[in-house]
Amino acid sequence: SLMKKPQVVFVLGGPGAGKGTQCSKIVENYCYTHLSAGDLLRAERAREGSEFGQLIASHIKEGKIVPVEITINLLRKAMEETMQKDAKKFRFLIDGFPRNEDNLQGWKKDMDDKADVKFVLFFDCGNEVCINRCLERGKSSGRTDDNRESLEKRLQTYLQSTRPIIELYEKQGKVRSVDASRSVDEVFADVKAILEKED
Ligand code: UP5
Ligand code: MG
Repeated sequence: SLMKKPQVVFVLGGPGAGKGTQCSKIVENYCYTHLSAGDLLRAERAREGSEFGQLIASHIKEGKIVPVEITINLLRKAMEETMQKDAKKFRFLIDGFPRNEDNLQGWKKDMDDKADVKFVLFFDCGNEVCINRCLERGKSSGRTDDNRESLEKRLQTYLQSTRPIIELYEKQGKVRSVDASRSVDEVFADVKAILEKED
């Protein structure tokens, strides 16, 4: 086929670690398309006629991870649409996925032969910093999960389910870590160095 195989960077880190913020900066400076799994799920939740709206809403509020079939369909569709519009856009930042074993298995089953995972960009940030950033954002974000109760659950899910996935990639030598507790610009300086080394 004339289509290039999508090249994927998984972007992981705790709630509020700065995944979305840094992905926006990457897109401004490099040829990547940003796909946030959380944003795609929130859009699906809001879509008129979605059969998954209720399920997604309750999972997000409870900090639980949505069944992978739903998430992977949204990600695959977004990747296909991007590449159909512009074949040069074959580099993707997949933000907030894979978050657990179910996500990882779903990716392997559906996407392993369709896309190359180059590496995992890991925003390493202490729990307190993460929670405080989300609480601060919660004053204006309107996100149903930016409150103390949901945040406790998001953090638990992150520590129990997502950290082991990061460790798995770490063992494969695929993790590029950044200390994400610093300022946006300091973090981005490290991100740039990583991207330029990989390219
Ligand atoms: N901020 C950012 N960087 C800063 C810095 N260096 N210094 C100071 N402040 C900084 O940033 C968060 C806030 O901090 C912002 O106000 C920002 O200005 C500030 P952001 O860039 O938004 O951080 P991010 O890591 O993207 O935080 P987010 O809340 O999006 O992370 P989550 O991983 O919790 O949320 P996500 O949207 O990925 O997922 C939400 C839910 O969706 C999950 O809990 C789950 O229920 C569901 N989900 C799935 O089920 N499956 C998936 O695959 C994905 C999501
Ligand atoms: Mg985000």
